[in-house]
Amino acid sequence: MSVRGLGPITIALLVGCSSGEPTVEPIPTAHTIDIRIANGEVSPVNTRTEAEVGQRIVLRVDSDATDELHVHSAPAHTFPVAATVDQEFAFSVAVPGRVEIELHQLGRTVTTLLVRQ
Ligand SMILES: [Cu+2]
Repeated sequence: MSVRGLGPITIALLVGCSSGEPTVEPIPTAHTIDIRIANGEVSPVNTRTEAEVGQRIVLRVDSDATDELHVHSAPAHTFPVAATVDQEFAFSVAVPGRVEIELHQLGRTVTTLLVRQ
């Protein structure tokens, strides 16, 4: 009687131990973009950055001048840049597509985000 009773339990344990790849999507980690503005020049310029919908994007800015960062997403974001180091501006993009990150006063495109679902 007791041996029969163990049958189903043993099968259940085997099934439980043979689970395959997890099907849960990984949570996208934050993507930090370092931006340096000095002597009227910005670095990087005109690069492409891959990102995912909902991913946290952090712009870390060192600057010697005031300016404005525009994130041309929908909705758009505008961040005031001060003449100082270690400024961080965070946002995420809700819609897949191309999103330009532009430095308004210098009139340069820092990078274009290629945002995927
Ligand atoms: Cu703009």
